[in-house]
Amino acid sequence: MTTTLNSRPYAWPWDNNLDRLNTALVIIDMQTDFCGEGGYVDTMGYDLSLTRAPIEPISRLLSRFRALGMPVIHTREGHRPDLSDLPPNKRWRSLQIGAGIGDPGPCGRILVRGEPGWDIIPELEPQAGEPIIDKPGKGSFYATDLELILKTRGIQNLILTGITTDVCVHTTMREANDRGFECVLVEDCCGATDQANHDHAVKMIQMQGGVFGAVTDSDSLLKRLGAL
Ligand code: C5J
Repeated sequence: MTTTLNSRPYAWPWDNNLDRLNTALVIIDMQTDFCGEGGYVDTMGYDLSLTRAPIEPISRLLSRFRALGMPVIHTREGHRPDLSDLPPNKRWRSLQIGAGIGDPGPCGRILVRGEPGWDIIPELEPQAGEPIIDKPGKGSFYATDLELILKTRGIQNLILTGITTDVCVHTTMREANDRGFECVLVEDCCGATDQANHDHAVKMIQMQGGVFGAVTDSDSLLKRLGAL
């Protein structure tokens, strides 16, 4: 029986080995700072409708994963309150665009752990038993225990969702791909601060026969999860 998905440029996953326990839904950085009023992305002046667009489709996927008892992993980008894990050049660049990481804002200190803006939005609040990966960088593997958690649980396939498509989602997909994890990005469950960047990030994945993995959409995935 085939368990692959309707995806591009190949039917995912590569080895037809898709089951409930070896496949995790990864929800990247669905934090107020990236999609809420007064957060980091809003302070930079970007269009919040783009980073809010994936909330509803992710929520549908999340419900299905939970109903099936499939693994769900959340991530949060943020820094220690003393900013000891914030590279000075990252802070400097954020200051140039008027949204200094670590500075006070309407949602508390920008991208600082424990502040209201750093929280995952209520619509996608993690449940007990769903690991939350706190990361200081864009990639979810750098300076975190994500790889250890995936290996310990026997997870080989990653379904990537969240924001932003071209930054933290793409960086995570690249890191995962280099480590041998098989990835699919769910197009309508991701969003960027610029629509063209989202579209190009989705296109890039599909080059070279799926250079970092494959791309699907939430309807295709829900259909497949109904049959799992
Ligand atoms: C950014 C992210 N864009 N979560 N972070 O700084 O994509």
